[in-house]
Amino acid sequence: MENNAKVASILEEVADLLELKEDTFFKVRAYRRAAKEIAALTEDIKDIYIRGHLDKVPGVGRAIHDKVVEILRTGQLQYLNDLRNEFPAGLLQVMQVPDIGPKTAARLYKELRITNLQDLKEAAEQHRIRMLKGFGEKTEENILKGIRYLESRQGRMLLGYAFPRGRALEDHMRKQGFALVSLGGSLRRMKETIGDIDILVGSSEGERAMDAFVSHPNVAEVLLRGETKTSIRLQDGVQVDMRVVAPSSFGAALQYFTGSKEHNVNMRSLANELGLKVNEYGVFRLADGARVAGETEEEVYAALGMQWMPPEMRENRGEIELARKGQVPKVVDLPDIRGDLHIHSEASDGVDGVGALAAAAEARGYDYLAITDHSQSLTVGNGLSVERMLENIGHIRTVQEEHPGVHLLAGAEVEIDAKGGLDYPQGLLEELDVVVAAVHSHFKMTPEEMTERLLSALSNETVDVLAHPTGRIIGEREGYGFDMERVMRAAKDNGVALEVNSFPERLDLNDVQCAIARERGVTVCINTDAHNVRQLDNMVYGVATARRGWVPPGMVLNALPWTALKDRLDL
Ligand code: DGT
Ligand code: CA
Ligand code: CA
Repeated sequence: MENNAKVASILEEVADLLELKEDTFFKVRAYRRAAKEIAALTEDIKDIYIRGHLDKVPGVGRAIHDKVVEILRTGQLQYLNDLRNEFPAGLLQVMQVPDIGPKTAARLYKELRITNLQDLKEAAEQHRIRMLKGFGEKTEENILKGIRYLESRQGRMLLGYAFPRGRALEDHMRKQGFALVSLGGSLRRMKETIGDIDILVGSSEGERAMDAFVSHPNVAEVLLRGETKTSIRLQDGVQVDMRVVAPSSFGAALQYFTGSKEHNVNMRSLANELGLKVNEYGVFRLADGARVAGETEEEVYAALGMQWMPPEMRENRGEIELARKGQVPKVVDLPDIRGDLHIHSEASDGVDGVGALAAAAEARGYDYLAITDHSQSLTVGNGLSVERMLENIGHIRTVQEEHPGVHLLAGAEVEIDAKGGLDYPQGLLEELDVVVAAVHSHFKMTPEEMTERLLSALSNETVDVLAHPTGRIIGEREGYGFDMERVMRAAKDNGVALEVNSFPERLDLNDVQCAIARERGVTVCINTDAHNVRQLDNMVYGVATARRGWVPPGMVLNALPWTALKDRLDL
């Protein structure tokens, strides 16, 4: 659905710039609405256009219609280019800072002549921002925090963006007749953000492999072409490195180019102690240079007296020591997942109906699926009033009859209010099969207040899962601060699972927090929070995040078989 994302992001930027220009509210809103609707489409907008149904897409009026056509035909929008030219380029970056929307950016520009991130940083450091009407010390601190956050993310893309691209290139190489092909680097380790994509091929036909690689239709530019390594830039700017090694070295090269660098450094010093040398061609005896391993990764690790371990574990966080002792833990994997406990249907802000979601769950071989639409106070998410939620429960029970292949659970994603109360009467909460509690408002409180708020919500015995516990959005905002240790302890004591939200922008809990949860004995629940059928596929990212935290399947709520889950939820 690349076209949808692209069209939506262009329209979104148009809306930002119109707002910066102080254009009419209605115009700005029209662009935002169209962007949102297009991003949520389950069908490729280009196919819709080709069928001649573009005008049936909600939010696409006549003016926007022509712009969408232009984007689909030419890959860009002249109107956006013109708008961009009205502003200093740096101002667009200023708007990337969390908490700085077009209105704030416009004021910073007019009143302080801030035109780029550097200006903004200086102004905040020199306390010139707090002098503006309506801005305070706190705003200034938040801006500095936001800038640091942006700087730390510079030039990296989300795992969810890189993964499909990497997989497509891998498939492309397989179709060209190469059998030994793998992702490498941070993408194989499934880090939450990726610098560049690495691909490895084992083949004696190096030239043919390089030709096949650069012939992929999405390649925009060949940056470097050598005998063993070729680097390209895809049309969307993503850089990909491909390396080709002899089949007999494939395992050693895969181990080497998977990294992480820290893992490899530790491996090499261990090898040295054993009188061995490891590089991308194999494992060699220092004494006589004889090669003792290299064809497979298992063999490379075994030559060092180690067990093989999943790539997600290779961050030098103690895995090498475990592998030497033969104690690599079994970590959760995609086939262990029996269902998804956080899904939105068209009843709130999702796109698909319960029937379509149930069918998709059946197709994935899931045992169960919880429909968890938003609760009443989340008006931006079209939250359900008590009456509508009751109706929805009935609706889910009816749809269940048509889908005997999967157990449907009637749940809700219930708002946690500022004081830690829940957004439905206790009677309704008890009626629900699954309660996923979530914070979507009042982010700005002290860590002490936020901790109390979460503890209060966790103490409600109807709560089963705490959704996206930290609230962070990668590249946009840090999570709200709270005492993670206390919240984990309360989750454990109250039998509440902490969510690992699989949305590429969230991955919340993150990998390190998953590891802490595992050490503390806290159950996690890996959910997609899908708003349409397609997003059920995001499960792979949440599972990878849990694997990076070495979470075993036994600590994952939705790895339980149906009968055990039923007991656990008191159904
Ligand atoms: P990224 O691309 O920034 O998300 O991170 P990686 O881990 O993919 O790093 P990248 O693309 O620079 O290199 C791919 C792998 O190659 C890396 O994970 C480990 C290996 N590698 C690269 N440079 C070195 C190095 O200087 N020493 C060692 N031991 N390994 C390296
Ligand atoms: Ca890389
Ligand atoms: Ca690379």
